[in-house]
Amino acid sequence: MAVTRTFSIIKPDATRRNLTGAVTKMLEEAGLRVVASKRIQMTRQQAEGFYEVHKERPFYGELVDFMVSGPVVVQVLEGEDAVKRNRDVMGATNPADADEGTIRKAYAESIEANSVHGSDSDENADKEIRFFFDEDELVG
Ligand code: IDP
Ligand code: MG
Repeated sequence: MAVTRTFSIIKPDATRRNLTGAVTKMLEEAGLRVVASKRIQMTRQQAEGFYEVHKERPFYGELVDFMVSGPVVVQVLEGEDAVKRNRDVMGATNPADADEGTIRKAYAESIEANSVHGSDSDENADKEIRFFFDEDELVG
């Protein structure tokens, strides 16, 4: 299987509870390597742009408010079949539906404050990585 990259965000509910390390540990134990990482305060403009695909969904406004409510950690993860590997360890969007052993089962507070973002395709991973990182920030 090919080594690929995906994009991850440790969301404000997790950084607020000092879970940056705990979440990263689960990603690493799932076979993903953090090849780029930075803690940022997202601007409203960034959050709106990043979640543009969800603009028509009823929770869009609240989601943007949540994503700017505190710092986040944006990361590029590398591993075999990275997009799927990350989605598997993240668990279902709603923590009530998430499997044991997943990040959202362990840490998510609600369907909105669900601790992590992960790209859903190689194409979106590429777009999302470029949204937050310059090529020279992907240090391996
Ligand atoms: P995903 O993060 O599992 O890929 P998406 O459907 O892409 O889920 O939704 C993006 C984000 O929007 C979710 O991670 C969550 O933070 C938020 N969200 C999704 N569905 C709801 C909802 O029904 N109410 C509130 N927030 C939601
Ligand atoms: Mg999604």
